[in-house]
Amino acid sequence: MKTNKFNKLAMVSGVTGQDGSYMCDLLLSKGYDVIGLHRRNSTNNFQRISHILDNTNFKLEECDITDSSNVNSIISKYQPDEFYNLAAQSHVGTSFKQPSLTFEIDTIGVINILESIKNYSNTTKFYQASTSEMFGKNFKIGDDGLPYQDENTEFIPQSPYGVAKLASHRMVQIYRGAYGLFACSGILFNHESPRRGENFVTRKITKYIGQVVNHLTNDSLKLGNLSAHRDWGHAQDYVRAMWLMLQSDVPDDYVVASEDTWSVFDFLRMAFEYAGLDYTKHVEIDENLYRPAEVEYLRGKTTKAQNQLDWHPEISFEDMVKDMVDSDIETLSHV
Ligand code: NAP
Ligand code: G4F
Repeated sequence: MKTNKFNKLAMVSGVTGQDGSYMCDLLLSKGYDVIGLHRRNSTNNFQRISHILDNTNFKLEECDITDSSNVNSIISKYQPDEFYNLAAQSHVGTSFKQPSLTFEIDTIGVINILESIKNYSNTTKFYQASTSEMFGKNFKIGDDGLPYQDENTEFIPQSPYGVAKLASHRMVQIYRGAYGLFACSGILFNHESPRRGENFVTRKITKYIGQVVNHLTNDSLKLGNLSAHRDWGHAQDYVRAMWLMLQSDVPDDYVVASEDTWSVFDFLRMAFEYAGLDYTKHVEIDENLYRPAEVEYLRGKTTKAQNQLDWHPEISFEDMVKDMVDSDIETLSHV
């Protein structure tokens, strides 16, 4: 590709997902040529990237990251300046039901990309999507007396997804130290948006609100554990942090978070109140949606990202909730 010799070429895996789609938007707005990697599906799932499919600086390539020969041929062909690995089996609940598949994609897939960059394109800068799920049940207590996690908090994962992501996180550190690759991991806390997958709790709630407001359902909303706390930010702020990591002089790992925390119940109440609905008339607790093990409390500290990357989130929790509720009400009004 390289339509212009001054353009940088970026490769984004997981392009059909929430973060992959926002990452492409950001890179294209900065003048990059972008190659989006997607795996073959029986039907196309390009809804999140439909607005960029005709962009001449954007190109799709088929690549399943669990197939090393597929990864090798793509990376050796394009030798991108930057590679953002946003592909994963990203659902924690699903990882308890599909632990082997989760490990195959979230660990072996990452090793495939790292090996390929080492062997065929060793100046490519690499970003890995690590996660606050790796902290599991661990936290530290801050000067304010509140629990938090940062880059120096020990990882004690509580799910097959957390374990798989921790293994790949360590692999990135190995390839950086042993082979000198410019490889960074963002330890990202939960981030949401109108493009969030519909089986994550925030979007499940806002989509249901959109259905109720547009008179599309009489069913109740079934949810699991409402007491877990999450540090929720907006995905658009978080892809900017990923990009900043690869622009830095030295590769490193960074926590990216909002530094605040809310319970699932807080999100539920705020979203329903904003839509003018009474959640008590709609919500039912379903024990089957509880996980075999739970991460109860997440709140990230971002001093390192603020000081070294000059990264600061711009979209508040309240605005993120409104953005998601408004979007689902609007979209479902056309159904
Ligand atoms: P997402 O919406 O679930 O997107 C995941 C993407 O990975 C999809 O495009 C999916 O393709 C693709 N994928 C899955 N298996 C693949 C394979 N074998 N080969 C190639 N592509 C494959 O996830 P997200 O929220 O954008 O998250 C992006 C990354 O950040 C993930 O690694 C996730 O684990 C991590 N992360 C997310 C958060 C968060 O709060 N969102 C926080 C921390 C870390 P299909 O469309 O074909 O399924
Ligand atoms: O929305 P969730 O599924 O997100 P979770 O498990 O925190 O994982 C997300 O964030 C991680 C970063 O910390 C990412 F690495 C990961 O890829 C993903 O993006 O669940 C949030 C909380 C959990 O405590 C869950 O038990 O909501 C609780 N919950 C309650 N009812 C529910 C439901 N979660 C889902 N998905 N569906 C429910 O009905």
